[in-house]
Amino acid sequence: WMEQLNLTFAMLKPDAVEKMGQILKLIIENGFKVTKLKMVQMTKEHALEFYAEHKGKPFLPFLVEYMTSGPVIAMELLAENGVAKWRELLGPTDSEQARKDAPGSIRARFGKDKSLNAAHGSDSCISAERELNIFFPMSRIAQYESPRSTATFK
Ligand code: DGI
Repeated sequence: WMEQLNLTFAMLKPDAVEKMGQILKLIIENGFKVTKLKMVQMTKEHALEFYAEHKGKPFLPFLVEYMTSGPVIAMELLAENGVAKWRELLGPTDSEQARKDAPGSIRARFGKDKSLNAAHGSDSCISAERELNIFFPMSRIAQYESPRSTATFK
């Protein structure tokens, strides 16, 4: 199979925002192009929409509280095989597990446990498209157009 240039959605969660310098350096060094970036404060509604797939899960209220506890940094990243590549750099969901299985990963290095895990990454191209549209909707303000004509969500 051929590698495909694709876009993914990445987010630094509230407790990782203060480490943005180190994390962005890692992102860039690993060959991602940062094509969009902004700091935003999520509302409860925003967090519930973003995590709709976890509706009814026991950890959702805590997750929403965490994600709204301070600003987050939302990014669109572009790379060959970008969705999978970003998930790999992120590491496993649980930061304690990540320290065992993927010690160089972002969650291993900057997260705490299975709840406070520093960063998010889309799990598929379909999720990436949905999540990018939540955080980077069409705007009246002139917006940098990342190369969607060459990048794909597939
Ligand atoms: O795609 P991921 O972020 O790796 O994982 P996910 O989509 O299954 O879950 C979204 C977030 O919800 C995850 O980053 C942390 C939290 N979470 C997931 N599973 C658990 C959890 N939090 C707790 N406390 N317990 C869980 O089992």
